Amino acid sequence: MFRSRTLYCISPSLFMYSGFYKDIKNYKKKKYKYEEINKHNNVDDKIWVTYKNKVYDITNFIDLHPGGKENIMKAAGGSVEDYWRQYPQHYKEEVISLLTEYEIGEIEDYVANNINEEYIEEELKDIKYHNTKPQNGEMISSNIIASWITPIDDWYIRNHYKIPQINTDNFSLSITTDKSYNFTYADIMKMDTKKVITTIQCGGNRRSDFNNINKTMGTPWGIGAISTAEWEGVQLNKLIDIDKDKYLDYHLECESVDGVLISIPMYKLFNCDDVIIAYKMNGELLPKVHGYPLRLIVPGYVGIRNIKWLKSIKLVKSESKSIWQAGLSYKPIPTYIDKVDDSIIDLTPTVLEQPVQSCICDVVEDGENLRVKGYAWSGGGRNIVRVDVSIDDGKTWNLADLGEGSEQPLFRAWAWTFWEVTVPKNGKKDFSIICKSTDISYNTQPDTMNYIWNIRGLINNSWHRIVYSSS
Ligand SMILES: Nc1nc2c(c(=O)[nH]1)N[C@H]1C(S)=C(S)[C@@H](COP(=O)(O)O)O[C@H]1N2
Ligand SMILES: [Mo]
Repeated sequence: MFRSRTLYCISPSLFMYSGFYKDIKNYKKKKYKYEEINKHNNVDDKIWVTYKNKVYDITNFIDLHPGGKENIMKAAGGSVEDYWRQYPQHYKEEVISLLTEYEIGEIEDYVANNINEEYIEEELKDIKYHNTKPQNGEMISSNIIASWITPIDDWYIRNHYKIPQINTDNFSLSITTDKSYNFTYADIMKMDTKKVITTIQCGGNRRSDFNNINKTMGTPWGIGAISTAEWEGVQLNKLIDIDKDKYLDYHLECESVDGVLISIPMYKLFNCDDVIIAYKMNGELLPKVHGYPLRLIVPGYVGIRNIKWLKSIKLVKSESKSIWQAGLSYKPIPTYIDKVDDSIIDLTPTVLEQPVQSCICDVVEDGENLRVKGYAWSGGGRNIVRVDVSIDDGKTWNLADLGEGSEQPLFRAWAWTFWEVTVPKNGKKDFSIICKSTDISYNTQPDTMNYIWNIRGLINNSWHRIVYSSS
């Protein structure tokens, strides 16, 4: 992917056979302080970046950067790591080797971020893995509707980094509002708890379908980056007891041990008693992979806002500037924008609540009929009021029966609704099955992906279609 690959192949040998090599070696050992590194953020002063404890002069590389000069310049004078996390295609042998060519020294006052690069082997579950380092895997389709509360073993996993190993003996959660608090794990365990059942859906669920229109960035999830659990933990708005009138437009910035930083509007917290700091999932202590010891559960919000391994919460005036909030990662840029720059990223709100969604999970032949089953869900607690299924490209529709999940409280339907419908085949052999759902606010799913496609492949909620061949 890097155009200057040939350069990388030739240059090490050039260095070796010239008297240069030794000098370069010594040069590499030079130490620089952050203060100095930060100044090298423009072409005149040279462009330096850091990766881990190393310093690189990439002045000659910026025009060759496959992702564009503008993007690489964002890291000028600082670390590339935040950007690499956002565009994980950089974590490749060839990229690291390429960077090595530009190495000029080390950081003298280096502070490692708290992200341990070593992976500790965690047992893999019986799900469909897209990666195992870090673990990213979706539910197997037939398991999705097997149980309304998803057993932990079947739950999807989406990790940006390795799984933190946290010792609760010396762990505490810090909360800073107009006052500061530190709660140990033991403190939290002594508090009153409440149980909340929520579905968590990754913002990238169904991204793979988008790739049929145009390539997107990110894990090509099918329909299984979604699961449901009963969480138990401490009601957050009881812990954060502040003046509503004064802080209604503030945000809570929440950070995790693996370095993820997000925020949620205080409006949500003031108006939702079901936001909890969970320590139990389906009656068990949280499994490590799902956030042990503490996880923020924000019902009705996209996966990423439900941060695992929660370590701190801070009351702040504006939304977090982190890549997971303000960056491109969770911003569905309009389909027709070709040039994604900071101004369009800033204009596009980050995903919090997701739009109404439904998917077909199972089809069973029953004589001249088909029994079609699936899930439907909408963000923000909006109940599912209808699911429609068609086998003739939307000319005629069959009204599905809503099952588990259909009786959740009004506007607090945090979990999915299962549905089933019998559809007469009318002698058809090969056809598509389509489903679409409607929520209590009468939002419904768009028929095509054409006008919701976005480069990050977020919130694909177009009519779900599967190609079917009848026996
Ligand atoms: N700390 C932390 N929290 C996180 C993540 C992460 O990588 N680190 N991934 C987020 C994303 S993108 C999703 S979709 C959900 C996935 O939760 P799960 O792995 O329990 O299914 O967790 C969210 N919370
Ligand atoms: Mo996600």
